[in-house]
Amino acid sequence: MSTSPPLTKPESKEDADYNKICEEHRHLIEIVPKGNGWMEKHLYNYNGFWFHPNYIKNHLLLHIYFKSQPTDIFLASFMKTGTTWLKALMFATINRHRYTLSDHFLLHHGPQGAFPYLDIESYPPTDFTHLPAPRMFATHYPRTLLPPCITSCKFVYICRDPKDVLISKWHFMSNQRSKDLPPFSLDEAFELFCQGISDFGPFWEHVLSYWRASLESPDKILFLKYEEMMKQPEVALRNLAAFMGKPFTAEELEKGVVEKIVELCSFENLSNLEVNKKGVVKFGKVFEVENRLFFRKGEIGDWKNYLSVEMKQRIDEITDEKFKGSGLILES
Ligand code: PAP
Repeated sequence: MSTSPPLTKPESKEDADYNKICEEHRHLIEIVPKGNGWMEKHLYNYNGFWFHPNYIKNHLLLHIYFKSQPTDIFLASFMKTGTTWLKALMFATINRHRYTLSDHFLLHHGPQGAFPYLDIESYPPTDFTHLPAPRMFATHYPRTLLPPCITSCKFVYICRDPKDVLISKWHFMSNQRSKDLPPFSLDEAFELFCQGISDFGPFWEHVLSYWRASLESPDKILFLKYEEMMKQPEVALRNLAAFMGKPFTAEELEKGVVEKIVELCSFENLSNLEVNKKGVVKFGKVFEVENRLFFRKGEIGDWKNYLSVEMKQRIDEITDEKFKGSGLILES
């Protein structure tokens, strides 16, 4: 387990608080339930969800150091549900008067650099005050674990068929898996996923945490489905822009701005950019990921190439059971 150690000599109140968090984190890791990890040996169950230890520590840090602003917009998602795509769409929409489409920020830096991922352990805390409003942040934390100052802001949540999520996550995690561990079979990933044991899992509880909140506060949480967005991206983008407080004007609609942003952020376009073929993104001090790994197939239903009839049935049954009575229906 690689996580940053406490500071040896606390110099300020902040440092002393940080050392306290390191202590609390060390204690938590010793007492909470452990399960098999996908990337590293273990995941840890913290408040009902499974995490790599760094994310537990960051969660503690977030509660102390992150100060939201009322205009902040958060992109929340379970891993591998379309975060990268939505990030590009949100950024391009909010900043559509700032960049020309032919020399766009996304063409040079890719979606990963568009706005910060909140879940990365960072001490001293990163200063986000210089970011222009509305600031945007991405998070994989379930709704129930976010500090109240964050949950009072606007959220866009994206969810996806869990069968495709499983396959996407298995590919990604197999690639990122520690070389000290044996190869990660799909059977093992499937079993763990069904038990809810995967980073930020259980998938179903994660989705429900945002779904329920979106029913309570539809003006604060826009709940999107990857499959619906794939089928009608222009409709989704118009709703997204209106939700974020930047609806497209009649003139923009006339000029085809919506179609142009959809095209800019398409899988085809983004996955073929030099930055996404060769670049690397750093998540804090510990994780480094090649940008290309965020673009695999970008399709609906790739699970059909991997899961047996029994496996499909088992995931569908779990989904039906967990979502029963919630009003949430996922396309498969
Ligand atoms: P993350 O949780 O690590 O941020 P995330 O971006 O949520 O990953 O998911 C990656 C998935 O979105 C990949 O799915 P796949 O493995 O089934 O192919 C990736 O291909 C897909 N994806 C990335 N960009 C786009 C896009 N522009 N349009 C549609 N799908 C995309």
